[in-house]
Amino acid sequence: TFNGPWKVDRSENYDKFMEQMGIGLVKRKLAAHDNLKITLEQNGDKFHVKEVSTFRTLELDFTLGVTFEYSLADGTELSGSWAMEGDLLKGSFVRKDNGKTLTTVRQIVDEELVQSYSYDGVEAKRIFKRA
Ligand code: MYR
Repeated sequence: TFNGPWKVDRSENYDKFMEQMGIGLVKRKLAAHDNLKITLEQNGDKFHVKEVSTFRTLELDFTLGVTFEYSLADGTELSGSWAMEGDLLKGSFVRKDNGKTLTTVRQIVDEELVQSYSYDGVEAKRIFKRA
């Protein structure tokens, strides 16, 4: 289960990923220490998400397979949806400003929540531990 609070523990290639996303050096340096915490609550095909970081606090709801809007901390707007495939939560989002796709996968690996990101040929991971 994805349910519960998660705190980011480490990241892989996240700086390169953000660079590919067009995020400047100063914001990338801040984002490297964003202390991201996400709390996930699944009820059937509905999820409630609480996101807390040094940048912001926000809560959102989504339903598997239903498109919703999401803005990154720098204001970049995405539109897309999550789907469950086996034990994987797979997200596919499109940037509104350039039409490029960002895909992301959440999975539990050895009691950690591993979130992988892919955008424009660059991949990254952020790995969360139960908080
Ligand atoms: C959620 O389930 O947490 C809300 C929807 C998330 C949409 C996809 C998030 C992609 C985040 C990319 C972060 C990298 C910023 C350069």
